[in-house]
Amino acid sequence: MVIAHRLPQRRHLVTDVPGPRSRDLATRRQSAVAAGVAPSAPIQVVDADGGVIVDADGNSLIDLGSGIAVTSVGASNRTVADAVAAQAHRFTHTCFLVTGYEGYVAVCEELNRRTPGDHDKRSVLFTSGAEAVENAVKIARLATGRPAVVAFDHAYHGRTNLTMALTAKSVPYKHDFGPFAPEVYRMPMSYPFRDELGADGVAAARRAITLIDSQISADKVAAVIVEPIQGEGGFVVPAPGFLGTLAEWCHTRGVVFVADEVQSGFCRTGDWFACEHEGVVPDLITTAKGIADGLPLSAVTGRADLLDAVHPGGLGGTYGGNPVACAAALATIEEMDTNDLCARARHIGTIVTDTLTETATALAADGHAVIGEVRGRGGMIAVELVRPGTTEPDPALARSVVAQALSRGVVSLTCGTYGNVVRLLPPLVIDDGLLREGLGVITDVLTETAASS
Ligand code: PLZ
Repeated sequence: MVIAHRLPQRRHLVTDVPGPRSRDLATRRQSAVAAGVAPSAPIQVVDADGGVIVDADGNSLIDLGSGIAVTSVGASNRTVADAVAAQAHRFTHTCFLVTGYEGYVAVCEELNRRTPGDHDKRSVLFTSGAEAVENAVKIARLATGRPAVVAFDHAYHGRTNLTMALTAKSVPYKHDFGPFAPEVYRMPMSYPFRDELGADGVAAARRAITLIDSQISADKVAAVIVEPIQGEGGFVVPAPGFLGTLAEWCHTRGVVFVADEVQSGFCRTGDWFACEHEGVVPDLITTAKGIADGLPLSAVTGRADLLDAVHPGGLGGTYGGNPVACAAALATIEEMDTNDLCARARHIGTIVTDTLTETATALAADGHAVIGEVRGRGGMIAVELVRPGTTEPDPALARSVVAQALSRGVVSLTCGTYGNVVRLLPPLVIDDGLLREGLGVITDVLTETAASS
C-alpha cells in the first residue's frame, strides 16, 4: 500500500471524550436538530484521514467505523479530494436527465465491468442506498410483470417506505412509521449461530423456498433481495450454499435475484463484491457507501435485458449520478486498484479475526464466555455478545463496550437484530499498528467489562 497519510496516525486524547467543544455542539444540536437523528458517537469532527478522526477538542481517535463502511480509502483521500475539487471547479450539476457528462457513463462502465458475471450489463445511478434498492424493485417488477418481493429476517435495506417494508427490525427503523408498502414477504435467513440448520446453507435456502412456494407462489415473485453478508442485522454470514441455492432457484423460476451490496461491496469483504466469495452472479446488484468515499452515490447494476426493459424516462432523479459524486467514485475505484484494497481487506480480516478469536478463547478460559461468535469477512468483522455460556443476547454489554472504547479514543459501532453485536469496519487504508492499537482497546474493554458483569 502506498497511501501517505496527511494526519499523524495515532490515538491521542487531550480531554475527556466527548470533550467540552463536542459537548457544546451537542447542546446546540439539541435545540436545532430533530431528536430522531441520534448520533452514536457524540463528538464534533473537524478533521479525518486514514485511520483517524480528530475532534474539536484536539483528540485524535482511531476510526473503526468508516462512517458505516463508507470511507474505505480514507475520509480525505488526496486523489479523491483532488478529483472532487477539479470537478466542482468545472461544474457541480447539470442533471443527467437534462444534459449528459462522461463521469456518469464511466462509472456505469466500471460497475458493469467489475460486478460478477461477464454477461451484457447496464447500470443506473442514484444518490442513496435506499434509492438504489427501491429502483432495483421497480426494475424487477416492471421486467417480470409480477408484484411480490421476498426479503429475509435480519435484513436491512433502508428507511424509505418501500425499504422500511423490506427491513426486518422494527425499533428504531420502522416503529410507528407504517403502514408499509404491500407485497413484501419475509423469509427465514441462514444465521448459523442461531439457526437450527447451522452450517447447512442449502437446507436453509430450501426452507425459504418451500415457504415462498406455499405462501406466495413463484410466478408472483418479482424479486428475492438479500445482503450477501447482512450489515445492520448483525454481520450475519449465511452458511455456504444458501446464496447459491437461492440464486439457482430464482434463475429457474424467472425471479430476479438481487444482491444488496450497499454495505458489503467495494473491496470491503476482501473481494470487489461479497457474493463473489460464493461464486454467485446476481441478476441485479445494488451498491452505495464505499463506491464514492462519502459523496452521495448509489447504483443498480445488472442484466441488460432487465435494465433496458424500462421505458425511456422511467428511471431518474435530479441528483442521481451527480458529476462531483461520479468524479469521487472514479478516483475511489482508482485508489482501490492502485493500493489493492481487496488484498488489504483480507489482511485486515486476518488481524481482526485472530485477535478477537484469541480474546474469545481467553475469556472463555476465565469463565467469561461472552463472545458467542466472531464472524464476517475482510474489513467487515463482528463479535456477537451473549450471556456467558449461553446464546442469550447481551445488548447492554455491546453498548457498554462501544461507549467505553469511545471514551478511550476508539470509534466502533453496534448492530444486530438484538443490538448485541459489536462491528468493526475500519477504513481499508488504516495502518497495521493503528488497527492493532484500536483492537487492543476493544479487547481490553471487552475483557474488563466481561469480568465485572
Ligand atoms: N442496504 C445493506 O447497509 C445502509 C444505515 C444507517 P442508505 N446501512 C446503514 C442508518 O441507520 O440509517 C444500507 C445498507 C444496506 C441499504 C442501505 C441503505 O443505504 O444510503 O442509508 O439509504
